Amino acid sequence: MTSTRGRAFACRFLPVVCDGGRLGRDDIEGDDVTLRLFGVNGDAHEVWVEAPDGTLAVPAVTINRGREVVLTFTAEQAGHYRLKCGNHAPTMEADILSI
Ligand SMILES: [Cu+2]
Repeated sequence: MTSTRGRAFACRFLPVVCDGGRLGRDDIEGDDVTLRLFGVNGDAHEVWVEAPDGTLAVPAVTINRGREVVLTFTAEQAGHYRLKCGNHAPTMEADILSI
């Protein structure tokens, strides 16, 4: 929980796992990943995705309240991809596990 301009809001992302089908899912390392993000609270969220090696998997884009942004990337590496928000770090961050 954090606040912007005195208004409290929760930052929540659901966990995502790319597991090569080992956990009964279809995603695998090397697959394309699509993230649909919708701005509910906060005026703006500048978000990007970092690959496990720290390189940029998705360049920064801004999500405004009431708008949806679709991010896509290929999970070429095994490990933890990080969806980060520059406006609400470090609390607004999601982990996308590619195995
Ligand atoms: Cu944010």
